[in-house]
Amino acid sequence: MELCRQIMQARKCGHGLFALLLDPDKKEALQPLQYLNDQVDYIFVGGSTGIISEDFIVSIRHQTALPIVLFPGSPKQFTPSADALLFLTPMNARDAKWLIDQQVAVAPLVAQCEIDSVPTAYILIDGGRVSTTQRLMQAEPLPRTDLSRIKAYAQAAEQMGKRLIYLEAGSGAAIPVPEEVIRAVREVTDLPLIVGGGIRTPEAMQHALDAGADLVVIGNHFEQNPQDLLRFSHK
Ligand code: 1GP
Repeated sequence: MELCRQIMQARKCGHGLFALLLDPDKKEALQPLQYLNDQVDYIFVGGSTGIISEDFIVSIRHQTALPIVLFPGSPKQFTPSADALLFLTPMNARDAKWLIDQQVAVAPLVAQCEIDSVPTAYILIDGGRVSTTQRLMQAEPLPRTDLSRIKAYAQAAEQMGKRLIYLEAGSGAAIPVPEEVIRAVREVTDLPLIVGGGIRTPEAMQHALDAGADLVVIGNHFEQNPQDLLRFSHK
């Protein structure tokens, strides 16, 4: 699987992508899968804590043939049986643990398997409340209004060789990444762009796609309202 190529192909066709995020640490994590419809393009798996077991991946595969992309919160969430891995650099982190130690810990495992590992710049934007990720990393999110700084982060990501940018407002964010932020990032880079955090309605998803996101990730909302997945159709 080549995630970036697929995303760029979808962009060329004017097709916005949608990923359902499952948190293996939540007991109701798999519930939304029973409401899967053809609007979902990817299953993302990851969370701030916990592990991703082979069993968890197998349970997903029993219910869908959609590609599974790891969006890990730690090396414990790596499993070679997924199709792709967002190999994250949390750009707002300042602690070596998050910037290099965890990547070093998992690199030998990634090197041994065929997984599509995608160097990803993970950029936290202030989502109006302190997210678990922000708290764990003790990272300072970028202010939503500081477009020039956000653009500079995106440019740095590209110049550092990242192949994908993930703009994150934080799981359960009060305010999703604003459209002007998404537009600003798309002004300065053509890298595939993922946006997530605090998106709860089909309209909010569509606004993010219209502003230039290639792929929108939604998790929290469907943990609480799994059947609501049926309302999300953007095709
Ligand atoms: C979190 O971007 C994802 O890392 C999704 O956020 O859970 O708020 O949908 P939500």
